[in-house]
Amino acid sequence: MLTLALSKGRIYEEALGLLARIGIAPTVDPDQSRKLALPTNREDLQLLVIRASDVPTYVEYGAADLGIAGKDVLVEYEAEGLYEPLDLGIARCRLMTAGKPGLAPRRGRLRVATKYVKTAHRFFAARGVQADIIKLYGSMELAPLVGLADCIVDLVDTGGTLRANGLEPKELIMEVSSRLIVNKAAMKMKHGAITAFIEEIKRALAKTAG
Ligand code: PRT
Ligand code: MG
Repeated sequence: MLTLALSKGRIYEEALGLLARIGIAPTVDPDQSRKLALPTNREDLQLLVIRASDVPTYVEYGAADLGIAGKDVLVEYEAEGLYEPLDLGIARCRLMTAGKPGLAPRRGRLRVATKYVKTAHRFFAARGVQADIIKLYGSMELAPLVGLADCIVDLVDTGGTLRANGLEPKELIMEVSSRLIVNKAAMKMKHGAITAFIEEIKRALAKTAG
């Protein structure tokens, strides 16, 4: 049995499209059911539908053999017990700094609101900017508007969310897409099944590219 962890939000639809192309489909619709472990039409594969930021944890501890997670989540999580064999090219976006338009005058340390605390810390430290990172769990766009922070570090896709809140994207931290991740022990114990799965996905991706 192989277990694949993925999140229900934006990754889910695109990941399902990819799985469909190799003939895999869940037999339960998570929107119609409260089930979090979904059987598929392949007897030897089940899906776990969990929070995006929990996917590396499930895979690192071997509760899932495989996972699909955004590069943003992987970089922030600093996973060590994981292989990352494939860039799936789905759920693309950019991790950016953003703030009010124009150059804000700065006195003292920069205050940055984000849920990507470690990544933000590394980014500003590398540029020699003294920054206080304020951890938020969501709605980062509000922070500069109400004076909680000078800027934010968040994912940007169309930029619509920033615009709607009177903010603009500033600096690119990294391009983000979702990756296939694999538990290291599972890669040894279930080598045949896992490499076969990876090869199938690779072939499906190559077809789209070509
Ligand atoms: O649920 P949980 O808090 O664990 O995480 P989540 O709500 O971020 O999960 P989910 O499922 O929504 O996102 C999972 C992954 O999708 C992220 O880790 C990224 O790798 C990827 N992804 C791709 C995005 C976006 N695009 C994206 N645009 N995740 C979030 N956004 C948000 C962004 O944070 C901002 O609020 O969309 C808004 C910006 O979109 P635009 O189009 O207005 O710029
Ligand atoms: Mg969510």
